[in-house]
Amino acid sequence: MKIKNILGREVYDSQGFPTLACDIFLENNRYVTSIVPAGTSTGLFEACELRDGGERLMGKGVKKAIKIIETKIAPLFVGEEIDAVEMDRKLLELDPSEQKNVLGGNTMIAVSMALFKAHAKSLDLELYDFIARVLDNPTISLPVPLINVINGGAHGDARLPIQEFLLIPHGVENFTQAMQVSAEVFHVLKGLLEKQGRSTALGAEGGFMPTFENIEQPFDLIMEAVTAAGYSKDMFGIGVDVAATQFYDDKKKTYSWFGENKTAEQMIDVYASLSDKYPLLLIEDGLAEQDWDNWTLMMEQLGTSVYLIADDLVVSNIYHVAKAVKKSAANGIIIKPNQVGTISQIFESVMLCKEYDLNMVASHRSRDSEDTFIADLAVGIGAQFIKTGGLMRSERLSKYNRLLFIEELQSLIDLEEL
Ligand code: 2PG
Ligand code: MG
Repeated sequence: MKIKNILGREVYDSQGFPTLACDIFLENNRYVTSIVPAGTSTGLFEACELRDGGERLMGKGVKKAIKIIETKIAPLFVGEEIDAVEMDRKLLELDPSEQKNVLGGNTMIAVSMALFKAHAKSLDLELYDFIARVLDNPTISLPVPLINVINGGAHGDARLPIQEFLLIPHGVENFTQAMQVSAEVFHVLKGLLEKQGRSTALGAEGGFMPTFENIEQPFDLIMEAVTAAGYSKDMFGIGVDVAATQFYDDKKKTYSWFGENKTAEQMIDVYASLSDKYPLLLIEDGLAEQDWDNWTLMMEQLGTSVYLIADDLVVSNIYHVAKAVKKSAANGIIIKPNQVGTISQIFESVMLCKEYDLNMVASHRSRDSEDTFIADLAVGIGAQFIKTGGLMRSERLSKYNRLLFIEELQSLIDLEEL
């Protein structure tokens, strides 16, 4: 099926900032749309965003990116038979720079995601299925959701250095049940916050953002919610995205933690004692992206019992992921398409993860949209986890709801009822 047209559009993200959408029109009036998310706590080596600057829309407009899509990219592909893999490779040739300084990472990922959606549509395949076929991934399995319950750091006003507290349901039968038990705990947690006179306002990713005085309080509260919802404590783990780069002092090599300056060794001790006391299963960005050697130390001390996930450290980029493998710096990574700029590059990192048994966490961004691409991506690549926010904002729920649909669809396919 041939591509009839490729257009860029300016739309708005979940925090009201402009962002880029890309529409690809195929023959037979079929079309797809992708919408680019954006981060608040971004890694230093992420692909850059092309924004217009100037006064309009706080300088964040994306008209320049739209022009690039329509004058530089569309002419290469319009009229051609859709081939996402090949076209993505051509797209990368237009700007092979690590941080996509020529075309902008947002420009490229908008087109890249839309190409994969369009190719899947042209074959009447679901996106996750198409991705699984491209990657020769024979098994379709759903990821474990990491449900954001408390927002701190750059995502909330909780006066908490930790950016995200994540509820991890386990010992459940399937994704649907994981969502059910998590939703029950989420609502009990809301009730507990109200009872304690704490705020139930939502942070950037749809978790609550009350204030806390120490690091134990949010852990205690989450475990209290689990029990009050009628579940045993071993049915849930807790994950955290510390996003430690945000409070790291690169000169002093210390972390600012509840009014103290802690060394990396002391931070690792904090995590060790938290994991003795609570079911702390997963730590993302426990140390800063500059602090490579101490990541290795953290792996030596905690890597056998805790998922140590690298986000800002590797920015989904194969070069940094390879460095993490070499230095034994993490046992899993975050997968965020807009950190690199093309889906092909995401696939390269995925293949490396598979080769070296690194866990994968497909992830949304703090400024996201109704686009559910990462839900399909998580299934297609076989990610162990997905992180896509709390249960109270539709840009977050849209991904969970898409996964519920995928699970339903797969069970119908398994029963050969379709
Ligand atoms: C993160 C992400 C998503 P942001 O740090 O993992 O939760 O946040 O999109 O702000 O980088
Ligand atoms: Mg992170």
